[in-house]
Amino acid sequence: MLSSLAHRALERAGLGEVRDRVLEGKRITEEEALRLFRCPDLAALGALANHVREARHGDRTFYNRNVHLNFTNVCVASCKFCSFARPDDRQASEGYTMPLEESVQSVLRRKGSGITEVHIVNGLHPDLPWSHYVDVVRKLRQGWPELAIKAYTAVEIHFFAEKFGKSYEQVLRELLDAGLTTLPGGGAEIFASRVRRKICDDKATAEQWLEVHRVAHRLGIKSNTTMLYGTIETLEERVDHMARLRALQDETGGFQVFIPLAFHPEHNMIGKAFPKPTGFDGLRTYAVARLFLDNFDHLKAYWVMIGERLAQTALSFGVDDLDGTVLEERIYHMAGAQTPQGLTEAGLHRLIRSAGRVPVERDSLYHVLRLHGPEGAAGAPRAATA
Ligand code: V47
Repeated sequence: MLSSLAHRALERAGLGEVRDRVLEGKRITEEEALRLFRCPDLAALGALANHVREARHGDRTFYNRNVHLNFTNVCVASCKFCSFARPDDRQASEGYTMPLEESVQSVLRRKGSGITEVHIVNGLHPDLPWSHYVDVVRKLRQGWPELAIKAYTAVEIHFFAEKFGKSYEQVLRELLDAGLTTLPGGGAEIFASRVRRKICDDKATAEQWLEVHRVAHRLGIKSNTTMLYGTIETLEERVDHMARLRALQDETGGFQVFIPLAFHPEHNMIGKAFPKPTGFDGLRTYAVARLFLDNFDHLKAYWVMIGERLAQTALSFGVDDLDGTVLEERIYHMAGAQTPQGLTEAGLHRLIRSAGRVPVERDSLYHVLRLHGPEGAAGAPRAATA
């Protein structure tokens, strides 16, 4: 229920009509999303987003137990915001490429730990053969049949298609045959060509990124989406980004979750020009996303990037998912993230419960694995529900 106070605050902010459309379950326009972005009353905006979040998920807050694998940071692209990529494998430049067996074993050694997903993202390596990418997936699938493999961003899939002379469909089918489960949402950045030209002009275009996901959905592969905010983009360009995702979701229904990613300024080419986005900006971005993306089930706050405290607060601004335990993450830690390397499940539960929510362990496809009751309630998780 939206409180009468929030009702009035939205009216005062000139958002009475938008409020009513949201409460009637109707879709808001791009122009209205922009007005929401500009609403100075963050609490009122958050209350509206929270209303939508609770109507969908109640107090449930999803997380999973996952590990990251970034087996090379060598990359031929030169994204200005990236702190992870290196031009070559030389130690002096901190470039690395893990041998195939080492990559696979770094994940397989975690068998029995309760992890249900590996998230694989890499640089665009100039020399690794196609078999390497397929074999990583195949060996993980053979060594750990139940593990969900969320692998290779649309930017990587596009790179493989160009480099190895295959169509997106061929690349995806071969990965699927090897054992792929879903695609991660990375590489979307901001779709507007003005922004892409300036911050990431030598990798997949917006249209190519969207086409990879379109083909994946056609093949039955679910995928995630992201938006990198806090560099040179305008609010109009953020809304345009979300509008393109909403349109593709109308077409395919294959996206699972939207994940805004706050720019991290350390150790990259543009960090000096753009400080870290503020907490206010982060929270309003979650809230607008929850209200605008009416055809997305889930909205994720990636705690690794924005910190546990803001991620926890975001649970009242539309967010229903905190990603996971995230062991061995490199991309954000190389960009200056101060968050720990991995959270325990108990740590995630504490964050969720102390925000008045109920922790729900999910798998990669958002099936409920365990619904955890209130703290101290019998210790054992309640039976899972769909
Ligand atoms: O594509 C890179 C972004 C992405 C920086 O699918 C940066 O569940 C901010 O996509 N500051 C990779 N952002 C991470 C990613 C992701 C994360 C969590 C969950 C999922 C999912 C996907 O990180 C890149 C780029 O957009 N990025 N460098 C930086 N300095």
